[in-house]
Amino acid sequence: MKDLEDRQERIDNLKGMGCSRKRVEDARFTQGKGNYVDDVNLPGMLHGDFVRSPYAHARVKSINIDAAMALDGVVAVLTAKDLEPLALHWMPTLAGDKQMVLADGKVLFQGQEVAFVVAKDHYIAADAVELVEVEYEELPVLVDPFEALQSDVVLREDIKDEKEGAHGPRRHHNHIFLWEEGDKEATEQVLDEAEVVAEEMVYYHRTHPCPLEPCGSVASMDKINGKLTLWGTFQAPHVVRTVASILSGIEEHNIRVISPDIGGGFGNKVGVYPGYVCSIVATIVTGQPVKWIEDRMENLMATAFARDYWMKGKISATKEGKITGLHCHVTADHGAFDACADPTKFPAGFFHICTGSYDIPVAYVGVDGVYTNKAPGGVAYRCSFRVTEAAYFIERMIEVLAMELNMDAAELRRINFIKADQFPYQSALGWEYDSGDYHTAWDKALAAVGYDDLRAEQAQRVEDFKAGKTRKLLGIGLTHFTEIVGAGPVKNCDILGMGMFDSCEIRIHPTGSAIARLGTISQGQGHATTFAQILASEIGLSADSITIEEGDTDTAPYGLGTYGSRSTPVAGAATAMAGRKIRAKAQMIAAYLLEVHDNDLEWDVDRFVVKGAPERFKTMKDIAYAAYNQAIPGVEPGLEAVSYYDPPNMTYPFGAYICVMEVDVDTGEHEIRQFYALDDCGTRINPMVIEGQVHGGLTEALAIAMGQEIAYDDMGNCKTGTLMDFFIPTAVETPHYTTDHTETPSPHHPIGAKGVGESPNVGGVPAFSNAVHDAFRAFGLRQSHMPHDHWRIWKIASDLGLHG
Ligand code: MCN
Ligand code: CUM
Repeated sequence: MKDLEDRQERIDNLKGMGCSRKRVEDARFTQGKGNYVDDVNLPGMLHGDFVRSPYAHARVKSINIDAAMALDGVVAVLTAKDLEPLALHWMPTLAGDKQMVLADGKVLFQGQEVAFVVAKDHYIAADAVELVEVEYEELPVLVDPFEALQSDVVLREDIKDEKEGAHGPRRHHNHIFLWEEGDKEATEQVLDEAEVVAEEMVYYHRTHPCPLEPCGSVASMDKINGKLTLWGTFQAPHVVRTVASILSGIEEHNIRVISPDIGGGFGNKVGVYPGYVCSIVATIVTGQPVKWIEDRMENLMATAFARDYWMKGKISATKEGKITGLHCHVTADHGAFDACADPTKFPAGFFHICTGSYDIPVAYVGVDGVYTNKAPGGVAYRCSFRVTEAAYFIERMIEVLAMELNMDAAELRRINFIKADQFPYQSALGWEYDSGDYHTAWDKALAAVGYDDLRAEQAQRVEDFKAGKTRKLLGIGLTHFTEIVGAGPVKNCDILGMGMFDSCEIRIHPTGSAIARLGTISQGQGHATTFAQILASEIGLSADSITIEEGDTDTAPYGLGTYGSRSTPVAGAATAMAGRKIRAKAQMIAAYLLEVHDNDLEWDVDRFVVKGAPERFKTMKDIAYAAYNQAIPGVEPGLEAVSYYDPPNMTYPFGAYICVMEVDVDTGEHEIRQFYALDDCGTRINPMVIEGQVHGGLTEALAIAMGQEIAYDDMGNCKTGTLMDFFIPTAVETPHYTTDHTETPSPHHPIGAKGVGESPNVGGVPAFSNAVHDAFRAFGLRQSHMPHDHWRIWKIASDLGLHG
């Protein structure tokens, strides 16, 4: 008994996997001791600021910088003309397109970068921005992607005549690509012959992740040593180093990229922005360090947006509700430049996960990418590469089909789920789902909310409404989503040609503590806490004795960064594998110390024990010390390991979410009575961190579904460039969430873990939106576009004739 207690104590001391260990990074975050890009201050540092276009589409006739240069404290004003000799007036995007760094002849969206002012302080730079005189000639504006595909107006004059784009043929001057997956003919045939077909246009509006900290960088060129150091808000610092080297011609070992603390990324900080390039050019030109930090309006107007997908769907089924086929055509508004951050092969990301959690025998998707006069960027906001769009699409189509069939939507889902024994499951659109158990999760969720009673209450509410006894309707928003995260196998996923593996390097110190460095970078996800837990369980040292370091390319092994919920599936796997290498070497050392054969030892929590002789053991601490102080025949001194992990497949987390919402027909206001979220992310490393990720992602989903939008008027003016107009939920709007889980480990991941960071956003948006739709289902509402703000909900009621 005593031994068992001892053993449990040793396990507890590790604070390893499964432990709700408190976040070690929060001590500095909650006490104002974080170190963000804007905290980097160097001697002689200059400050850059942009002149931006007030027009969405205009020719730049002239730029006069004389008055700005005359202002005391202004050091330089850069325009495209200055960057052209360096071939830096345009830059490649992550999607195979190119983008203007500074306006070259014309501007294509409101807020586009036109000139870069460099001054002694930020205030002088801002004043000088006002003094730069730019003469514009307005051009016709295209904000509607359908119109853009018909229009004679040429947006991208630089590629006007190019018939071939980065992703195949272009059929119009404003067309970027047509990307297709699945069997079109077979799908169309199934739809033609189907007993029941539901058809709908599902729009997922344009939004923006709006992290607390906007984007920024500090570039410092040391001309004597030829070294460039670049601090910045980078979700993928190594990729930035490689791109900076290719663009500038500076050898890669002479560039050091540092992502310090990041105040929220949410995808906003994956892309490469003109500000980064201009700060680099400016430090090279002036010989002084140069800082660029954007303000809130610039962040909302000019950096990565998300979604803007018009998804036309057709879904077919038998009369009994067995789905037979799915057809989807997307018109994707990419804005002025295709600057999506998706793997090269996938211009629409992983949108073809849009068959969702359902066993659909045949399917087809086609995505048309289109240029318009809006900000570029395209991938952001807990999206896992367009999976949010896919999940919203299929979860709306299921609801519409349920209406068409006059069937309960929970039951329709249940009869179409992929069954547990079908995994690994080959989807009609080409994915191999690694694992899942959807029925168990679904039943648990329905039971937890008392689904049948809710439906009865809802039916009664409709009766009461019709009898004039209430003006509030009840909506039950159902969602069962399947995520695809952990890009990805190097054979089919890359960013700008760099394969999407990830890495971990571990050094054990003589006294039995350690540092591990990873190729990923936390922006708030708590990596310093959770990756130490993986290692603690693997190598038997307490998580409290392990430092996790990320984000400095001079010290961290090459990795592809943090987005697409890939850190746990890829770098987490690398961490476990590197830990296992440490343990393998430790076993040899222990065998020598205990004078037994390697095979006579077994691992137990934090030590190697001689089989059959439990009193004879060496702890990992003993072994670490021996690695440095003893000559061990045939074994090199030291205890270090590195792993570069190329995952064999992606991981497929899933979840069942239910939102119960009251909707006021007269005011359009809503109240969320209950929100239940069951997530399955395989093996759980830190339940508390997972819960935090889910709460945050659900709140962002609430924002998107219920009010948040980047909206433009017909002239391409961004109508939501401030937080007065762009909805950010506070504690007041945020409901209580009930979280729950099932645990279906990934069969190919060394510790069975799947990602979770994006799940709540992927599943949350359709749950909120379905609740709104469901409230009006009895009155015939099929589809109403998000965001469901008060006015839009009021308008639904009005259009349905519910205002009497
Ligand atoms: N985790 C766990 N057990 C699992 C899976 C994950 O304990 N089975 C923990 C991880 O150890 C990690 C966290 O949950 O601490 C998130 O892990 P993961 O799902 O691998 O996602 P990433 O770390 O790759 O983070 C990216 C993801 C994305 S793409 C966006 S967008 C987003 C999100 O994370 N941005 C965030 N969550 C965010 N949270 C904060 N606070 N700030 C952001 O910018
Ligand atoms: Cu697409 S938002 Mo996250 O992948 O950084």
